Amino acid sequence: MYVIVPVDAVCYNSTQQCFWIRSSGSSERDTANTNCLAEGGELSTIATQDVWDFVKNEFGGTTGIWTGLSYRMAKPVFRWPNGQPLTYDAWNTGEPNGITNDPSTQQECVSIWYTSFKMHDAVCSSTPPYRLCSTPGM
Ligand SMILES: [Ca+2]
Repeated sequence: MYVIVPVDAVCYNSTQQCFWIRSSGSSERDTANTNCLAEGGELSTIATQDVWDFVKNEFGGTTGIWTGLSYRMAKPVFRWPNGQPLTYDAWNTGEPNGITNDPSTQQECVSIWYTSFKMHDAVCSSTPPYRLCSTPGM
């Protein structure tokens, strides 16, 4: 299967996934995902430690990045858009801290922050400056 991706996408061979980063345009999670879909991907799946290390190597230094990780699909279990569970720990200290059934405070979506490239759960209507898109991979 061939997938058309942006020319600046970087691809990780072992999962056959390609990644690209864009300004989010101050968009919330669903808009960021819609914009990734329009470019041939979706908000990123970074499902294993190897892929995480690859992505950190490529995009580390950028801070405030939407990923596709969320617990919307299988509350309260975080899953990547391609359905894979979270199998490693890249959470910042004290995170995740927004797993709740209260719609006004639940942090169902996940962004990456700081030079340490760590995950934070966040309300899906928050607007980090970047979005990381990927193909689903295998
Ligand atoms: Ca949080």
